Amino acid sequence: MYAKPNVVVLTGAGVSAESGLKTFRDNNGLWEQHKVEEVATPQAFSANPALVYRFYNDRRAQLADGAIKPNAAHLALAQLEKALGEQLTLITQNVDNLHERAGSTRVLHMHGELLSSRCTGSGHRQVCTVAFDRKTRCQCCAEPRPLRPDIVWFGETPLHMDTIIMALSRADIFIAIGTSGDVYPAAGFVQLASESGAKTVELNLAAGTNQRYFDEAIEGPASEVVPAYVHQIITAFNDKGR
Ligand code: BV8
Repeated sequence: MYAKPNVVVLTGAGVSAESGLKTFRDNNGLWEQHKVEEVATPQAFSANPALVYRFYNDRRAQLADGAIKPNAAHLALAQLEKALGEQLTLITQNVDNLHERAGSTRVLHMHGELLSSRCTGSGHRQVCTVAFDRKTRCQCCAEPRPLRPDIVWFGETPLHMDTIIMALSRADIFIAIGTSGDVYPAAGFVQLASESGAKTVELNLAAGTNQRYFDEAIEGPASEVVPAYVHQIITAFNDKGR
């Protein structure tokens, strides 16, 4: 029986661009309207919480807009999960829920999630689809505490790092999709995967900053190159399995 490959996929803002969600660095990207240090750092949250709450409430409201739907790239990755089962590890830097809405059931949001809040006292996280601000209080502490967006800000430790490092050390194929390779530790995963002998592939509209570390790079819109590459992987082990 031909063994299915261990595949690790890392997605960035580019995978959600064709669904209508702004990326960060592309022109008119999120960081054009807001300086990173003004909205996505713990210092910003203590200096101007109102601005930070508004920044994430606006993005949460945009995500609830019916026009925002998963695209063919998200759907193809959900299909890959069905074909590979536990042998697929899907890591995303995105805080949107389009992977889950496409049918992916095991998504590691290493930078947090928009549709979740975190208690500033206990750290308890809970699903939250509505706007909230400094007046909102938790239900988990004897003395109710403010909630914060359940987002990993610059200078904070990403989530699921143990699971991610383990998966990278076992990967046969590592695929980075729609990410500029500017933000660490995510931008360093390709090197960790390479060191473990994985084949590394970049699927992106344009070369990322760390493209030189990839064995292969296929440029094009995610909605086109991801379904094609997923089909290639699935047919590869089905053929050999025959
Ligand atoms: C940490 C949540 C310690 C917020 C985010 C080493 C060197 C230098 C600096 C550092 C370093 N290590 C750490 C740092 C500091 C910092 C960092 O990397 N700074 C950068 C700016 C230099 N990192 C941190 O602070 C991290 N924490 O290191 O803790 C630690 C380390 C290891 C282990 C334990 C502890 C925390 C970083 C997380 C910050 N939070 N997001 C929010 O969303 O509001 S980062 C945020 O920006 C996103 O999550 C994402 O990670 C990043 C954006 O990048 P992309 O997703 O790639 O998006 P971008 O717009 O840049 O690019 C889009 C790409 O898509 C482009 O390439 C484009 O061509 C392509 N594209 C566009 N359209 C399409 C497309 N592709 C295909 N199809 C299309 N249609």
